[in-house]
Amino acid sequence: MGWETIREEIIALKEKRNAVILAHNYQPQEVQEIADHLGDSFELAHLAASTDAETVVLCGVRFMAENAAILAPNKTVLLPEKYAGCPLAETITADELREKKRQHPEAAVVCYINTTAEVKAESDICCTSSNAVQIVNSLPEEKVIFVPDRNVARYVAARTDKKIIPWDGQCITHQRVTAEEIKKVREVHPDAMIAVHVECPPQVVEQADYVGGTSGIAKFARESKTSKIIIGAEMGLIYRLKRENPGKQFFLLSPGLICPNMKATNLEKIRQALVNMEPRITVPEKIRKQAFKALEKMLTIIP
Ligand code: CIZ
Repeated sequence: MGWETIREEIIALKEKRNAVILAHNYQPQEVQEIADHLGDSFELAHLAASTDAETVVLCGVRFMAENAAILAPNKTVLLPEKYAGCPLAETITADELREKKRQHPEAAVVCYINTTAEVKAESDICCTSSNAVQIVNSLPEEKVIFVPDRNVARYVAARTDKKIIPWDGQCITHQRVTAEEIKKVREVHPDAMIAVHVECPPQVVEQADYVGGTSGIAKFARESKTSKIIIGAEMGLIYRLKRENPGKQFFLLSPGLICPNMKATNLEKIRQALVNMEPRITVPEKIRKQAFKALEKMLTIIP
């Protein structure tokens, strides 16, 4: 089946299933183009909770579809590629978090959005790349267990008076960027600004002009007077940035910035998901209710 036919079928199926297609900023171009909305996990969670559509096609990785299922239990949530996982989310289990909580009973638990529903259910509040510092600073506790990304934990620790107890997880994609790469890029493009994801290693973050999540980077790109911006985040973001800023140039900081899980979704899988109404993501009700509290608290603090 040709691309155009697949696209037309998806549009017809969307109507038939009363579906909305939500795509993460890291998705491939063809997926971004067919999506009704693009965003980071925070924005996608908001959209899943507020849409009138009965079916949410979540083009991203499993924890993002779980977020939609947690926030919108009456909707059918489809993850077109059922094996699209997140290695960062998989660095911690609910049992491991329970053990950490036993070691630090006085600490609040903040989980980064890249976590399983089970880990969210064990957490007091969730945060994303766009609001981690604000969320931590909003808590009354002086100690905070921050899971699972150690680089985000370190970034937050430098911007709060609270004691941060990190977990040793990392995003294998953003962890690949090196201090040498950013140094070299500065030499070759002295006129460019460098914007990097907060999950990058500290030696990279320290040398960047802007540090944030994908939506923050998109805002920075829109508002920056500079016409050349080097991006230290998963390569899918570049497509959105180029589309939104036709007069500016964007380059990828490192060739390693590609997440295979984010690239596992394509148009044909979206079509099949809407035909079969599978793979469907659900979360057991007991876990869903607990995880809902952590997500809802974040959405209440940062509406
Ligand atoms: O918050 C998200 O969606 C993640 C995991 C990355 C980003 O900055 O968009």
